[in-house]
Amino acid sequence: MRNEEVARVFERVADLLEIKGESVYRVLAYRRAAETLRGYGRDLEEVWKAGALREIPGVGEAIAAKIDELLRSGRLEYFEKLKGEVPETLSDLLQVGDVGPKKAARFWKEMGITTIDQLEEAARAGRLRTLSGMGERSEARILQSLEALRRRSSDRLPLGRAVHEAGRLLERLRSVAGVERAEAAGSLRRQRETVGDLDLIVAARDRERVRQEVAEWPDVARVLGQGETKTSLELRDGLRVQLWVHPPERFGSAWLYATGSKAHSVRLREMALDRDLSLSEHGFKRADGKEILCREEEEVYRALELPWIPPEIREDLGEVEAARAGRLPRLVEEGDLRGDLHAHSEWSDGAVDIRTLAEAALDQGLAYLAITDHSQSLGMVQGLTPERVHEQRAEIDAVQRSLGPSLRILQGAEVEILADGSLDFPDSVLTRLDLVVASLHTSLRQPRAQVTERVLRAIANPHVDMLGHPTGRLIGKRDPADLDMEAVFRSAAEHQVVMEINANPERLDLNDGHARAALGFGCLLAIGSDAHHPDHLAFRSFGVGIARRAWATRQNVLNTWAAPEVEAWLGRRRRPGPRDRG
Ligand code: DGT
Ligand code: CA
Ligand code: ZN
Repeated sequence: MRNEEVARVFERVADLLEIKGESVYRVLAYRRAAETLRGYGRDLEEVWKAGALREIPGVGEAIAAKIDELLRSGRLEYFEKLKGEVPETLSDLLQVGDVGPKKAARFWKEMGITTIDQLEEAARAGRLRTLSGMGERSEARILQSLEALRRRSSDRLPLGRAVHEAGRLLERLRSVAGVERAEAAGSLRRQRETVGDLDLIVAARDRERVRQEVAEWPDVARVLGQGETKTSLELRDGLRVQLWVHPPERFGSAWLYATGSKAHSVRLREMALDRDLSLSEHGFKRADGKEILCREEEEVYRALELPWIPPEIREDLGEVEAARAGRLPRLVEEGDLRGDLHAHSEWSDGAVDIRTLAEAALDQGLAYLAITDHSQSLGMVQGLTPERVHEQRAEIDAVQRSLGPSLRILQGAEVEILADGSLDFPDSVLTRLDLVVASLHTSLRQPRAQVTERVLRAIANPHVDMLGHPTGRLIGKRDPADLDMEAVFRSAAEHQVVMEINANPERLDLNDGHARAALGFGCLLAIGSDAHHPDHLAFRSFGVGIARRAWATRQNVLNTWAAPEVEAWLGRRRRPGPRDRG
């Protein structure tokens, strides 16, 4: 059993407990465990074998015992018992926006509804509105949410999970006899926010031998298809993998082909034809039939008189033209990031204290970290009152003193943009913060004009430095707010408010297209991990992927700057007196 499978069991347990009406603390313990396992970088089975489950941050005795039972026996007695009390399929109902645990319980107990299909049928028949407290409007909202759910569940895998799974598989492929090289390709390598299937490519002389060995891996459920160079596999957890195998001397052209995008490859093939060459995954072929083999991608591009183009921008969105003209940007890299401007401590809904988070940031080589806990109106995540903000400053100062100058700790806050566009803290609190991140978490479904106006008002607030996860979407779970993004970017550029690329793989917000548009309007970006746990600081790599897809350079991203520059930039905005932001 792997991290994801165990996480799923815990998530289901949490759902069923919640529907049953158990205490929130219990529910949260399972939810947090699921989240921890998903974000945890190491293989659970290995940690288990080493007897080190308790060393996983956030895993206490009770959860450790349940992980142990699951890994030992493949089942969890507690879960089995729970399923006897609450139908398991009710947990699917919670995927429908507008259906929380209380409603799910009532649909079940009062109407006998236990599946999504039954819910839809009841809503369409106008029966939901007959429940006390429900009405035609709530019924219509549920129908809308059901439609959104169907649109979303096209089964694409979030990048975070894809990267994790691919990492595991590639490591194993590299240990297969005869494999000289194994790499990610496809949308995964291009860092798209979701991937349809995992494309993995291997350099090996004996194609059959690799195929046979992989087909026998215990987590391969079945071989779906076999082409000349490509094998399609389905793993036991439902994941689809395309495995490409090519001899090493053809690896360059093959990797380029398997990486795509299709549109990019088509452009390159056209350029090859202009030179009387035909380009395929096997290499170039000249008119006289002679082959030109490419071991590296650079050789393919060079033959077309192009520089190597980074995979993240291979979408035929101007990269071929830019490469031809020698105007490819030098895209921002993970190593360029020097700090993180979005992180939560246990002062609000983070898992650890400020010191632990700061030490983790230092460990990861960061030079600065902004603690941006939630503001007061977000009760469910223990948002801070002004008094608590004041107390937190003392703790930040103390941690700063004891850590010394190697890590600069800023006191920020993720301040709620209230339904009318005002901020959740008075000016007297905002002026004392080093960094104000304004975010939407509630009333995301306001009509376009209203929600846009609300965000524009926040951007125009002189205390706001950054807009956090601007659209509020959760990939596959919650649609973005219906914002006029052009208006938002125009205003953000004018008021010099930074647009965040929230790097949490569930958010990736701004997305690639938005981030590129924002740059077009002259906005500055920042890549924030939105860490709620030290392990989440590593999320920034996903944000870098999005920034690269948006053609962002180092200079475009605030947190590639050195700490004094960032502080100077933020400080300038804190200056009292007439607003001066030019
Ligand atoms: P996905 O899996 O939907 O997230 O998207 P991709 O980009 O990974 O596409 P996929 O998995 O269908 O194919 C993997 C790569 O294989 C794709 O990026 C380019 C290459 N490829 C697939 N079909 C064709 C094709 O008909 N022509 C060309 N030139 N390349 C193809
Ligand atoms: Ca793919
Ligand atoms: Zn947030």
